[in-house]
Amino acid sequence: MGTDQLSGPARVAGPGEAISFEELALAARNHALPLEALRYDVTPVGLHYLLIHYDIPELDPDSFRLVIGGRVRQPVRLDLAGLRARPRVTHRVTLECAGNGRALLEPRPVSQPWLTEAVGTAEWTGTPLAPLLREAGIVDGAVEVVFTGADHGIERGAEQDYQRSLPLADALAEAVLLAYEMNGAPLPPQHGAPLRLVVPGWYGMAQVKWLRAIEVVDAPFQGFQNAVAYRFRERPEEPGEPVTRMAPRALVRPPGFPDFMSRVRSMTAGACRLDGRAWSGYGPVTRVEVTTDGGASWAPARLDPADGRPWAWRRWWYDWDAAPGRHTLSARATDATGRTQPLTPPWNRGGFANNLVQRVDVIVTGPAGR
Ligand SMILES: Nc1nc2c(c(=O)[nH]1)N[C@H]1C(S)=C(S)[C@@H](COP(=O)(O)O)O[C@H]1N2
Ligand SMILES: [Mo]
Repeated sequence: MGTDQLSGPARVAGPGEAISFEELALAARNHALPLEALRYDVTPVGLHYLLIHYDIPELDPDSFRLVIGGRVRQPVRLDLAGLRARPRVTHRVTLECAGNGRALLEPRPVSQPWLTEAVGTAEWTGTPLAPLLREAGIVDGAVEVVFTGADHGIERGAEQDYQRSLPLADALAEAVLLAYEMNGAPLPPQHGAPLRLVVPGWYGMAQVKWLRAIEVVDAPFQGFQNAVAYRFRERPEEPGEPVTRMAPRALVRPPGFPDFMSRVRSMTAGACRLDGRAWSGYGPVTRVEVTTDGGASWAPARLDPADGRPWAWRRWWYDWDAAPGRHTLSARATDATGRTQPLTPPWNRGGFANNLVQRVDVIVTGPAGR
């Protein structure tokens, strides 16, 4: 590792520079959703994507305490039994890493090299955060809430606990949860056991795992993950806008079967129901379009009903009459705010929110006699 990587701005790969051993090491620790798992409404725990900046901390659920303090009238200390005794709700929520799509950028920001599948949907069970904050009594002048994880490490020279803040209004949103269960079982170690924050609609970095402390503050938080890391910058010296909600994205569940190395799909000609999932952190997905000719033409897909689950992806499907030959499939989501997916990648130094449409290459072979 060059010393330039130990402090200062994140690095951008040189022209044609291959993925490094360090990026491989990150990718081996932090896996994506296998795309065939798009078949599940709720992602089985081991198939949900993972992103862990440092190490998974070792926490004893029996001695675990969450502290809520800072600009509140009555600081709170709660153990897991206390949290579980509070009102219990379950939300189905799609999480996506803000770096999803990073490795497809040119030049490539050097970090966890995600392609398109850093996503998953789980049933998160816990207690809503807002009533707890209100009971603690937020003092006038409070502007943000800082969430601290129990994990610790060094990032670009800065030693730190993993910490992220939310603006007060976002922290008080009704859907924000202190979650102690995932898909009906206690949180597994890799997803934040025993307690994590779930902020529906926001990219993954806001979903603080191994949550141990909540602090209400009266000035914008200047911690690394808010002020330095997760910002949209084209040049290192810009302050940049903060990364917040998930941009819309649709994924195609690849049809047929894959080639081991290239992942190019093979399938036989004829009727084929394509499907996949689509989501946005800004509002419900209202339209998905599909192309089977690499973007030359687009056709509307059908959407499953939203089912009163505003924070979960929606299934889409499209009936394709697959003719022999080589095809490139893509799907493009548009949400209720009119946001959609670009056909050229939106570049920034962190490689955040690259919701460029996915491309799935398929070789269709003709059945005998067709
Ligand atoms: N304490 C802590 N929380 C964290 C992280 C972390 O490294 N430490 N990673 C964040 C990032 S960048 C993402 S994308 C999500 C990933 O959540 P998952 O691993 O449960 O899918 O967790 C977030 N919460
Ligand atoms: Mo992330």
